[in-house]
Amino acid sequence: MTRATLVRLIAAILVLTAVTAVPMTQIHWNGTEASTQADKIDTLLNVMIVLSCFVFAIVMVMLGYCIWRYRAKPGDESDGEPIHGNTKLEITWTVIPTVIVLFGAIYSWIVLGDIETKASDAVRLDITAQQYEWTFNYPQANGKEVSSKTLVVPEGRQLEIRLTSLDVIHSFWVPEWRIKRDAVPAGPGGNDIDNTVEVTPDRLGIYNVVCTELCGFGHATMRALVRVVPQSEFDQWLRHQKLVTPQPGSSTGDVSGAASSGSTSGATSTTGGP
Ligand SMILES: [Cu+2]
Repeated sequence: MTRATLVRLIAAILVLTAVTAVPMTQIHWNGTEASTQADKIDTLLNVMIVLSCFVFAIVMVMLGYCIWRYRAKPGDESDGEPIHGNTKLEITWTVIPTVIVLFGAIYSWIVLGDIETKASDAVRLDITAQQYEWTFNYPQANGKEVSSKTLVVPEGRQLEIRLTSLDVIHSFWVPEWRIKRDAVPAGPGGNDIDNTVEVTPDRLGIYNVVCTELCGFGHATMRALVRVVPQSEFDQWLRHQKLVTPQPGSSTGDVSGAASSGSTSGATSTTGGP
């Protein structure tokens, strides 16, 4: 391969990377960013898109070049020459993916730690999923709770969400918040498998909770409204709700016990990353 060919191939790889990566990173695949976590997750996604486009471009350009450069002459039915390996090439194609994967892992780890940082003034919220609806419970200091079919949350406050399911596995997702987490039903011992997740909505508006784990015939209809409102409006809304005693089977335990277990229940997470 001449130097000029190498330069042309590298140029083709860079052009194809740009042509594929630029449009893909311009799109907000999950709508507007409506939580403090959303921007960090989107940036991570965009970096991964650029890396993926780069790898895709290398493979496509080299594939096209080899098909064209080493094509058989008409009527040539002979086998290609046997190859005895190329140590330099093999080291290169082992080292580059290793570096890319390590970079992706470390960067994701940093973003995950960042978006899961707990705030001291978080709003406790217990979410119960069942075929095919969501129930949102707000534990109150007196051992009672407010129960709602619409998720109403204050803007700019972190939500410390505990997820439980009454039947099959569901998954909580508000696309604009980017955060997604499974709601897992009770295990063989009958204990709830708790799953906590943090999210800080920072944009007023109305959104949708979407179940994002295929959970049965009504899965596609398993949605609920989310209203992100100013803190004062949230306080007022909460005051006007009826206080109820927590139902057995709902994810709400006694408030103090639930709060202390919140720090360790992240270990039961079934989803590894954002
Ligand atoms: Cu579901």
